[in-house]
Amino acid sequence: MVATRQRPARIATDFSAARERYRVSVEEYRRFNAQGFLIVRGLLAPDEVAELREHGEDLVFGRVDVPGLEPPAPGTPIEEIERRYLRIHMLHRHLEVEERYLLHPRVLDVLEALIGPDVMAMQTMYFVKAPGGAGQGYHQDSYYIPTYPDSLCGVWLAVDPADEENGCLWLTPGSQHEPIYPTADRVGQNHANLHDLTVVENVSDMDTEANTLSRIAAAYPGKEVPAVARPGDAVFFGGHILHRSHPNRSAHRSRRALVCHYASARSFTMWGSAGRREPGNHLHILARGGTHLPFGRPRFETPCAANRPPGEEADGGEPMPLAMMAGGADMEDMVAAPQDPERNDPTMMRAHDHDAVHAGGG
Ligand SMILES: O=C(O)CCC(=O)C(=O)O
Repeated sequence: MVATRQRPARIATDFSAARERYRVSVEEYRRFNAQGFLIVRGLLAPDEVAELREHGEDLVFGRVDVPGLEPPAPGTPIEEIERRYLRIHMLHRHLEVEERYLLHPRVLDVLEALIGPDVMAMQTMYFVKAPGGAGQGYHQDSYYIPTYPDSLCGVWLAVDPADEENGCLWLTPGSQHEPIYPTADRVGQNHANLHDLTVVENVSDMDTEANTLSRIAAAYPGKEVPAVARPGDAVFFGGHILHRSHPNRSAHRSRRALVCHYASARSFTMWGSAGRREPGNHLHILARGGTHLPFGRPRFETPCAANRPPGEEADGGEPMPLAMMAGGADMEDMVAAPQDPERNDPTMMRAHDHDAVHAGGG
């Protein structure tokens, strides 16, 4: 089943070739590599933030038909409505508004400089995180989304002001140089050839005793920093950096954010193939540049490298589009995480997600 009712796209974003590009400075590039993350202030314009905020309200209040997201029962108190979901995954496959922000040209400008020139757009997660909403304990994103070579980069787009009280992101500079620590079931997933790699337990668990990645984090005393953000700010963070967030302890302030994940389009991935250990690049959108690997196209035709006219490929090669993103998908890949520390886990992609994407043709 496909989402049926969508707010008409309010194109606040300039996708034209004539737009002014965001140009990353050498200092920003250095900072990203030296500290493992980079905050770009005001990357999104105020009307874009307003559109994302309105989109969040549409989701929470059931104004958009998304199978799996139930509208609240009439008479449900607002506080209860806002607390039903912590975050919702992969809506870019079902709603144009999320596709447009996943492929936002200014976000891609920065990624092109940091991990490019070839960029693959892989994941969206819309965080609602209302007062009382859960945090997520120490983790490394490349543990959840492996790419070969590992080039993963997250982008955390602030919709509301985010600070220590309402559960902003916390990052540990220096830890971007750590390898990815496996749990017992994932030994060899990221590093098959580091003979003394510690095996960890309960990654993402808020309990620092249970989550043994906290012992790796303990090697960086006093280094962890809060990514305090204003609406429109973007936090770029690599796939190895240790990071976490705390619960939203504020009385009335939601901490909404759109979090997207990208990698080099020339990295191979099986992520998205529902744990079947099959190639998955065709499930993800070629956002910038070119690639020798298969790639997906955006379902709503948002301008990006995947739908450049033939002959304009950056690398001069022929594209190998194998899938239209989720055309006719049945929403099984879209997961609304309830208010507990559900993890950013590829196993949340359901078994027939892969088939659904293929069914879209292309
Ligand atoms: O925003 C949060 O609360 C956690 C986000 C996060 O850790 C991630 O996307 O990897």
